[in-house]
Amino acid sequence: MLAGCTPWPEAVAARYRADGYWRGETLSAFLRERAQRFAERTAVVAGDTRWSYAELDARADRLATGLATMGIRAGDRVVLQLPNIAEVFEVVFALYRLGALPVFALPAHRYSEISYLCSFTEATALIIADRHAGFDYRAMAADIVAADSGAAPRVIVVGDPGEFADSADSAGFVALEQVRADEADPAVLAAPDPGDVAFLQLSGGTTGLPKLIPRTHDDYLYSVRASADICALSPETVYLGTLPIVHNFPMSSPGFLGVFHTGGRVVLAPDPSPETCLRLIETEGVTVSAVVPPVALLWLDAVAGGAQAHRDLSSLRLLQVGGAKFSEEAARRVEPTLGCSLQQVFGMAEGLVNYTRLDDSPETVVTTQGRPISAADEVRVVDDHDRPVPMGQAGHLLTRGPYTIRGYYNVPEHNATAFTADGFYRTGDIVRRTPDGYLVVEGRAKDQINRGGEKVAAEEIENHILAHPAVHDAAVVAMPDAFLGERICAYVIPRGQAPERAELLGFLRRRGLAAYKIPDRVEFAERFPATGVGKVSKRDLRTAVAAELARAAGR
Ligand code: J2J
Repeated sequence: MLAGCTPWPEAVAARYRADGYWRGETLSAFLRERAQRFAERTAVVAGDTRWSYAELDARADRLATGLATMGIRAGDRVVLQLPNIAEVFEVVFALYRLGALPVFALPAHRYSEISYLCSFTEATALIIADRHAGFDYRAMAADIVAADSGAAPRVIVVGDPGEFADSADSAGFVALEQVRADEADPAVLAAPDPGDVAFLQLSGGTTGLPKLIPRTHDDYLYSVRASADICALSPETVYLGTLPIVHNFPMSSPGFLGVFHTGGRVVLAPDPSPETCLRLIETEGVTVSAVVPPVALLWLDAVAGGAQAHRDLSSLRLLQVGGAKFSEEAARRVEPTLGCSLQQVFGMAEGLVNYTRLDDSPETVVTTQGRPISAADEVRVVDDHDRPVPMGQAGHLLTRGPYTIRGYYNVPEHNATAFTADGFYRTGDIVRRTPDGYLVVEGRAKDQINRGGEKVAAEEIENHILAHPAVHDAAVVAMPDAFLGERICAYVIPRGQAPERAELLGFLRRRGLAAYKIPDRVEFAERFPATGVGKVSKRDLRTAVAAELARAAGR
């Protein structure tokens, strides 16, 4: 197994194999097999691009050949940061063909996150788009390469490398177009061990630096097959990808891999807006899609008497909503408004995914976040001392199973507290279990803000704020928000004269932080409320800002 990763105990792994959860398939072989079976069926639709399974497979081979010529080898880490374009699939499967490991970054990430991912994983390459949504990724990549004192990653650009292009006297950026070989060379293809790590997924994070999640071919493909089955995907499935497509939810729950598993079609939406997505549902005959709660709210409002009321959404069978708590009131509106079934999805890139089932009662679907995928998923709901709480009471959710990791990549000290001694992952979520085994998310114990599905580690933002010369101390907490569920409030103790709010936020932006991590509100304070043991009481800060918001709203 990749160095720095924690394997399942041998006896447990043997059981998962014997029980048929782990089948010895790799992600590379997965696409090959589906390409043979579904050859000319359409696999991918993105803008004007339409690729059949055979075409995607052939492209992956040719790109793998080109990447090998560039020197990318089995076991190499490659940071991938692309918007929802067809090339995502080509690149991902080309890397699997080589046995190289994609490190999945989000399009919203900026210098701070991407430079960290490149250096922490010792990436040999960084694959970016030229521009997207008004941002030039090439300039960011140039800064990363310039700042790297060691072996900087090679930069591959989907689109135009522009002024950074490779030239006779400097190894600059190369266009994906030029990397792709004219003919595939089967000699470059690797046959990785299905039990080994296939890629690194980014965790929502609770500490100063993001953690990386190593997922194996075997464990991931089990979750994909089981998810496709639970969601009744078929060759007739047309899946609309609205979230950044390499996020764990649209990748595996059941996501694009679930669709490829069954021979269906993936339509990529360039953005999640109702204008874009409801049009695509109508024109492409979409049958299933996956969204975060704020996007579901926008779609509901656009259809219920809004600008998209005229859309024919009759093809849509299922809307999956997850990534953050979906309010019961909103959940009740889905079926009558959109004319499709709702499925709540409570998952995590570390593993465990819960779904409400297609044949569940409407009450279960609107009031719970579903139940685990697998009979082999072990779930414990415990108090602060790891003792089980009585059924129906809220407690910390711990879990282990055939697709839940046993450790983050290369952080042994953190793993010692993020997992129990017997291998349960401490999710940081507070849940209640119903007698029939469904989970209701009641809150969160981890120091994280869930901003409409986008996870923000408070400590990461605090560290950035603390870098400002006029800041003495900082505490970042969630504040309630009707649309996003939560937004970010930063409490700051100034050092002498308080900085201007706008100046502080500009400082954070210039440090190259993803926009969704920039605090929505800044409050200055002289001191922070303390807990009994003298730590900052974030609970008191959350209560204070919530009260202030309610007062300002005149409630
Ligand atoms: C409340 N909180 C939720 C829900 C996730 C499928 C779906 C989502 C993710 C995901 C995923 C929630 N209600 N319905 O990977 O495969 C919060 C919890 C959880 C954290 C994980 C998938 N659905 N959450 O959101 O790794 O706090 O995965 O621990 O981004 O999101 O975040 P992430």
